[in-house]
Amino acid sequence: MIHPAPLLCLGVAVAATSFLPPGVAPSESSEPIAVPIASPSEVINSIGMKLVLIPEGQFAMGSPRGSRNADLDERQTAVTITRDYHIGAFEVTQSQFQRVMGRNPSQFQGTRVEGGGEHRPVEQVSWNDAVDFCKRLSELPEEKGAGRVYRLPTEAEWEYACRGGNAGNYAFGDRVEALGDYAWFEDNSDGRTHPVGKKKPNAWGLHDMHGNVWEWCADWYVPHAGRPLIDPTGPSQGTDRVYRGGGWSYAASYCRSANRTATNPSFAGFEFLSIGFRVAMDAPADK
Ligand SMILES: [Ca+2]
Ligand SMILES: [Ca+2]
Repeated sequence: MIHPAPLLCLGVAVAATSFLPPGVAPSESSEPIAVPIASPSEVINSIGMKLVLIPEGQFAMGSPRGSRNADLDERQTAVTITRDYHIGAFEVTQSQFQRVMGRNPSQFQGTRVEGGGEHRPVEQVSWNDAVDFCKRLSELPEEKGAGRVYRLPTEAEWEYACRGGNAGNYAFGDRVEALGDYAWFEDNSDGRTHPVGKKKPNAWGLHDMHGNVWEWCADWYVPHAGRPLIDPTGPSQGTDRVYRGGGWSYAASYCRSANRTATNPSFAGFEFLSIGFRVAMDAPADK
């Protein structure tokens, strides 16, 4: 018997005929039969975004004392994340932003880039724009019906997801020579963003956490305190919001897992600073 329950949270169904064993004729019935097509840890939402379930756990946020290239605000902090959460496997694309917001502020769009900007990450978005996108996406009838609530990842959730269990400078370790396999950055970007997901993912299946566009996080910025934290959400007020991961115009050290940057939440970047984002999501099935 096919149990339909896991499919409900996937939001996607396919005709069952493609799963029939050899020699079995497809049913004449046009009624679709629910067949799980993805691991339950993945969700494809109603606008085609793929979200990956990140398991609760502990990690060392920041950089060990004396690390090369580390900034003073990266003081290493033990962080416990007590709840599973979903995060976008990709940066939010221009077509997804257009669909939800009815506009596309990106610099690298249309005829300005070869092949158009549709699958490139949205950029020239402020923190306020990114939060507005999450709110509107959550209000789409299909998303609301599925109980999926979108938000920006906290800074700790972002770094935990970026590392994918790796304590090194990058999600793949310390060998900076390998960065070009995982990221669009100063050395290989040719002066522009690139369609999402063209580089290797990290161990948890997330693409472009390093490079392409910088990514907004939910938190106000403050230097790491160095004391252990549980589900940190940052200070309750501030002047600058955090953004992470480096971008196409930046050198390798800016793309490190622990590197931190922050700016005014109404700032939307400029010609050589592309800030975009990826969403986090709490689903009813999450712990
Ligand atoms: Ca990125
Ligand atoms: Ca920094």
